[in-house]
Amino acid sequence: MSIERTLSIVKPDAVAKNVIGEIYSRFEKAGLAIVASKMKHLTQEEAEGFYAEHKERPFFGDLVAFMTSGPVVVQVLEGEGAILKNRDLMGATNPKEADAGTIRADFAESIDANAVHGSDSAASAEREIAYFFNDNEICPRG
Ligand code: RTP
Ligand code: MG
Repeated sequence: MSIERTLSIVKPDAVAKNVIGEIYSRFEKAGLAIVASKMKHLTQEEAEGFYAEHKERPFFGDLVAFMTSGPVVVQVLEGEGAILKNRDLMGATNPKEADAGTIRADFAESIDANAVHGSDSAASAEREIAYFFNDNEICPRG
């Protein structure tokens, strides 16, 4: 395993529930460092571009509507095997199927309002980090 970076989003439902800090704490306790972070309210165009891989899926309209329904917090996580580690912390897409103790099991309401996003591969992580952050906005741990 090597040091990786991954893109994570605290979605509008989790921001509205006031659990940003609890979710950040899970990342830090698992050995992932937050090396970039910003809060923003995504525009329709930003959300559509971010989830472009799902453009043809029946849930695309609902996904974009949800992701633009309130502010999100976008962060870059860095650490040993960060991409898979973050996916493990998140749990399954549908919170009803998520393992106990995962972020989605503990904070998500439904498959739409599912608390967090995480890059699913090295290629996605590279694209998604560049989608939200310039190099000079990322502060690696020395
Ligand atoms: P994410 O991209 O947000 O981290 O979620 P994921 O990898 O676990 O799931 P993905 O397949 O990439 O789907 C992106 C988001 O679309 C919504 N979705 N709805 N109704 C459905 O069948 C369905 N499938 C996916 C979810 O909100 C999911 O997080
Ligand atoms: Mg995904």
